[in-house]
Amino acid sequence: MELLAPESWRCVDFISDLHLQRSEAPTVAAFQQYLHTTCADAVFLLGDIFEVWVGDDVLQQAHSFETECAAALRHASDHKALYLMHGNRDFLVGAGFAQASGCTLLPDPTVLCFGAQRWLLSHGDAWCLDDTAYMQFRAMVRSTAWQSHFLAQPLPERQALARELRTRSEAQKQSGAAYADLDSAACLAVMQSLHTPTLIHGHTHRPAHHTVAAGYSRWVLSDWDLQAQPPRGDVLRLRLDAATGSPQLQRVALTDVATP
Ligand SMILES: [Mn+2]
Repeated sequence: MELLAPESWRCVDFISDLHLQRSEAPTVAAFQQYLHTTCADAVFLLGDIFEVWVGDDVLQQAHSFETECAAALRHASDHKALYLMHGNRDFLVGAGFAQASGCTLLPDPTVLCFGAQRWLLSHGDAWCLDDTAYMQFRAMVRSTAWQSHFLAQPLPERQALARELRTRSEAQKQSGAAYADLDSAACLAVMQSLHTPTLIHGHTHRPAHHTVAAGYSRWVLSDWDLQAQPPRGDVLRLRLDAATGSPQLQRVALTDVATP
């Protein structure tokens, strides 16, 4: 999938791994504030925006948390373009949410053409090849058969299953199991075949700028947790330099997102 940025765009934001849930009020508030204040022409939400998503029918529940989030996005979509990619937590976000939120769903990966350059966008989990157990789980839950079966369950049962999966993943985290990183060779192969020297992704919660090979690099997005000490959350911003017109990437603190 290739997305050609309109000529009018000057500034594009990338965020991921907000893991929004009602119990994390400071992070939810920071997200709403961010949508309200960012000067970006477009915002790319690169996965795991929600801690969990068990089906778009949660939007039919009155006063649901998900409905509030969709409304905040819908409001922002009046002024800027919003794009959403699935993460490993919210891969069941569907056309219903896209419509309610004013977001355009993007396949993973997507090539963004902006500022006369090509940028590869991904959540990142599909390249964590060392985590073979996760890769097997991913292949299962991304299959049409598994998804139709899961979505056919009553909502409370889906929510219970999601809680169980989450408890298991927390237990794994507590046990100190090492988290896989993206496989460099696999990233490089895709970057070369798509002619994209820069990969932007989330998922690992380890913000950095890595050289993959000569002329190829990847930027890793930060997760958001406004209750952590120190609080985490920033934006990776791609903007056209006012003087040269060339695109530049930089991390921007949430307090500075209103400044172009
Ligand atoms: Mn993830």
